[in-house]
Amino acid sequence: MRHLAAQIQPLEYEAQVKYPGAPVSLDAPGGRTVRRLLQACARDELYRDWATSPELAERLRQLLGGKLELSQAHHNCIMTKNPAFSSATGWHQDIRYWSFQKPELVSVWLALGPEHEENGCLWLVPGSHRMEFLPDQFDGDRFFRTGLEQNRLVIDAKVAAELDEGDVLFFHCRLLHAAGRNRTALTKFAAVFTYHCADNLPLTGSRSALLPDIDVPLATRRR
Ligand SMILES: O=C(O)CCC(=O)C(=O)O
Repeated sequence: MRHLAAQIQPLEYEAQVKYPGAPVSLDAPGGRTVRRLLQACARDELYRDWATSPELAERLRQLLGGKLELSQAHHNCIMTKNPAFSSATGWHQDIRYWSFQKPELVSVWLALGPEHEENGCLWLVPGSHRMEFLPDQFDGDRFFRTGLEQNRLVIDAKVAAELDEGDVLFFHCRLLHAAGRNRTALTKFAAVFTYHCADNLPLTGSRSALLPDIDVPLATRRR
């Protein structure tokens, strides 16, 4: 909240993502509404410690296996959803903007307060990370096209990821998800981090390789 009030960079603004409902420019009313406080691990040890904690690492190991790395280039942020100027996020898979040897990454979403339909929680299509889609099921920005009948059938299986403060959601980078606007009076906050295995590297020269990964140690096993 302190970083948000002081607008401590690096930030991503609603006006920059240009999603439905976002202010039209940085100079428009609400133009400086923050969508993400970027580089969470560098903002405070609290975040880095949580994101690399043995409890989390053990659960990620069950999902990904192997030696774990936290990507500083993707997510690694505090998502903020401001009531007055928040935008809606269309159906997408997070892998759309990431470049790795394999589409095998898991994101961890920590609710810092309650998340429900009214304040713009995530919506998910369970199991969609295992489905195969054709390129033309997505638009030019790689959002899942909601006007297509075949896509509607997939989206009809959506569930709201309603969370209480402290709940953690783990989701695959191919999972279809979306989110609504915040229609309450309070800003919603969530910390989000993305992980991959050390044998699944970001492609050289891509945005995914811009920042060094952070090693996530596994807990020492007791005999
Ligand atoms: O909270 C939201 O609006 C959705 C965020 C999201 O889907 C993402 O960052 O990939």
